[in-house]
Amino acid sequence: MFVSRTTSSRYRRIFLKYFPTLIIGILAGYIAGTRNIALEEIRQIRRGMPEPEPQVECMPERTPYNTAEEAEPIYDDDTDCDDADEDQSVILDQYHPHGEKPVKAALVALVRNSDLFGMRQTIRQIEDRFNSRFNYPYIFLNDVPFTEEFKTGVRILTNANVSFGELDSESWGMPEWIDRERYEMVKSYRKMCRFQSGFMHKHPLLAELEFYWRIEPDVEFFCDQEYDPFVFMKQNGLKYGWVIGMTEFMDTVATLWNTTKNFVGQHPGIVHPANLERWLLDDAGSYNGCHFWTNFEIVDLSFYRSPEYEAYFQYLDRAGGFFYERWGDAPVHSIAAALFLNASQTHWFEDIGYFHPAVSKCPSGSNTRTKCVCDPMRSFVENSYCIVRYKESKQMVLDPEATEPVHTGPVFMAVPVLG
Ligand SMILES: Nc1nc2c(ncn2[C@@H]2O[C@H](COP(=O)(O)OP(=O)(O)O)[C@@H](O)[C@H]2O)c(=O)[nH]1
Ligand SMILES: *[C@@H]1O[C@H](CO)[C@@H](O)[C@H](O)[C@H]1NC(C)=O
Ligand SMILES: *[C@@H]1O[C@H](CO)[C@@H](O)[C@H](O)[C@H]1NC(C)=O
Ligand SMILES: *[C@@H]1O[C@H](CO)[C@@H](O)[C@H](O)[C@H]1NC(C)=O
Ligand SMILES: [Mg+2]
Repeated sequence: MFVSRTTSSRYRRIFLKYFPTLIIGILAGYIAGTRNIALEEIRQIRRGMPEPEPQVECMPERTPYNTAEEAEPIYDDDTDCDDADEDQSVILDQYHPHGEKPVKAALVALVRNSDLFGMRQTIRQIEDRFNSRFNYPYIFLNDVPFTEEFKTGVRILTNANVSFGELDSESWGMPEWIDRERYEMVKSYRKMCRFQSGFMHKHPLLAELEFYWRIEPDVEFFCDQEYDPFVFMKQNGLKYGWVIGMTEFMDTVATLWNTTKNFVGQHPGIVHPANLERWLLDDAGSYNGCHFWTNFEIVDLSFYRSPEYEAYFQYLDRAGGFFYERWGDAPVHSIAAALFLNASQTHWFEDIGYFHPAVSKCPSGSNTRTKCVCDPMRSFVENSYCIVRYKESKQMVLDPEATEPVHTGPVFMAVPVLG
């Protein structure tokens, strides 16, 4: 009993001493074994596998070109491509990073160096959802020179051509007729609004463009963009495309409508017979603040280059409201589109899922029917006042017989910007 107890405790001691080593040894051996088996399996599979085929044989190599000089060699007429299906190669041609696009168009942003990370978010998303397949060029504009960090930081995200431009003092400044007493402080936000209203489309880098798609930092795109919106707009004669509409913070546009009415009074015939004025007015006939949110807009630039638009901008600029009140480029673009275009030339891109702080638009049914990653139940807009009034007004102008009053939802206000 005594002996056996000592013996058993000795065995226990030995057992406890070596048990962990034993277990670790067994485990290590097992892992090493399975790992070797797995590696060997992979080797065997690899040995028996043919070399991966290139997906599209005549697809040109996609090299990110960083400067216009480097970008010079458009891909060569490789003989591999000779047998390729005509149509296929035409499509590849057009949407190749440096191919000639079916529409002369670009993604354009006025942006600050400090917006690099927000801009990278935007580009990442627009590339993933759309542009990695279409390769429309980007144009970035700034009132100060872009830093090398900014240039590299955005170029690395795309194969498309990227250009950087600076603004001249006329387009980024305060004209001499602005009363310095009334407007002491130079607020860059107001210069920004004036620039986007009257000068963006005149920048030399945009001279060749038929269309632009305006982008901003910190936005999101929720859905795969399956078609080319520029081609869609051009083929349908559309001039102004938008996603989010809402009412403006009225203090910022106190005299904008009155000024617009005075302008229109001085230019008989400038308002289009099939205009959307009704969309801009409440039932008492005052400006209701409705506007398209211009942080997203796809525009046929012939609209901004038209004599009507230019005359309107010049008139507004002289009135000084960009500085005295903070007229936004959104209400300015929107009022012009509503008054000077045929209502049929404005288009609500209902199918584009989009977010700009703090409002999102998620296409209805997107959770089941389309390639979107947003919750349609949490979408702003669908039955909001400005959207419903837009749809109603457009219908009344273009198809007066079919008009049925539509339920109007809550009025959404723009987020006040203390610019
Ligand atoms: N270069 C430059 N870009 C600006 C300036 N102020 C605003 N922006 C750009 O103009 C766009 C609109 O400005 P943002 O701050 O987003 O205005 P919000 O969308 O109305 O809140 C963004 O792309 C900004 O990067 C500025 O002083 N200089
Ligand atoms: C890239 O864009 C710049 C500026 O718009 C233009 O001059 C240049 O020709 C473009 N390069 C290519 C290869 O498209
Ligand atoms: C609107 O403009 C007219 C003509 O310039 C002016 O007489 C009137 O006082 C203005 N009304 C408001 C509310 O600013
Ligand atoms: C407006 O556009 C519609 C659709 O293209 C067209 O049928 C109509 O004639 C146009 N209206 C005017 C006044 O030009
Ligand atoms: Mg913004």
